[in-house]
Amino acid sequence: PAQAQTPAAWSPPPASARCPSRWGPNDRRGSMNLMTPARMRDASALIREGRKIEIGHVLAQSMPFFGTRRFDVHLKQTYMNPQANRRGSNEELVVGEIAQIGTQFDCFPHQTIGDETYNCVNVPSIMTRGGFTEMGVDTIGTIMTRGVLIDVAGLKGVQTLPDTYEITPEDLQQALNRQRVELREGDAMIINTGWAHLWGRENARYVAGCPGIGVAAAEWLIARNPLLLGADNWPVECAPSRTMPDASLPVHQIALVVHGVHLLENLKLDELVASGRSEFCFVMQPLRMQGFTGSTVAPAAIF
Ligand code: UVW
Repeated sequence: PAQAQTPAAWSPPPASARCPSRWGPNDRRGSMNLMTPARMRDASALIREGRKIEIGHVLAQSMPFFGTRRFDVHLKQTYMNPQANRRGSNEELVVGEIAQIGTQFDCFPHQTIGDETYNCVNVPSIMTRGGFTEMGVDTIGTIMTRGVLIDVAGLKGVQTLPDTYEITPEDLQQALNRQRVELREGDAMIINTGWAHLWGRENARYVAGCPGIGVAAAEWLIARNPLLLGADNWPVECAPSRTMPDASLPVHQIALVVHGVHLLENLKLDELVASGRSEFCFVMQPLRMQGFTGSTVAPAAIF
């Protein structure tokens, strides 16, 4: 599907329009406030067959990396203990941005508008050598909620949306209509662009740009109160933005900083798409790394 580019100036809303957030001036959890016991119980009711599909990629040195990110693995030498049972031992030493590689979950300190992140928290004031003192990924915990797949590539009848195709609110609504599923507050809202087809095959193209949601589609989804927004591309959003070419990753600012909605990137959705399931129990445990901006993760769809 061809798209006309309609350039528009965009700048993030001023602090007076962003803060306090809908959760109050002292809130640090944003969309994670929707992770309630009732929502977890309702999500468990979606498990009927007992089938589990991994929707994260394997963390591997062959995966694509955004910018200068890296993942170097050094196997630490096997040693043999001197005792009679001759126990050997192997492990790995890793050098890499473990918060921001592979299938990854973004927390609020990851992005800013100027010096501020979610709820106008001044980022330098929470930044220490030991990590961020507030809103780090260690504060997230296990996520279990209803997941909804929005298959835009399927709607368009393609394996992969064209490079830099910008998904509109109409695309999202049409995809949901086609799949006969609706969004509910607290859902993990997950978009299939098909871009993951390039993962490990065309890594340079994968990170050069990508199809994804535009600002209008992000605002449309956020108005439906997601627990998180996820996609099978590296930034969830279309990059570079087609309708707002003067802005760098505007959906990152809108979701994380303006509305306190977490992002989940680099999903692997081919098996879930093939299963025909649009609604499932979404489960994920971000690593509890103290004060980190995010975490590499291994989410699953269970139904
Ligand atoms: C950047 O931080 C630039 O991107 P992402 O959050 O998509 O990894």
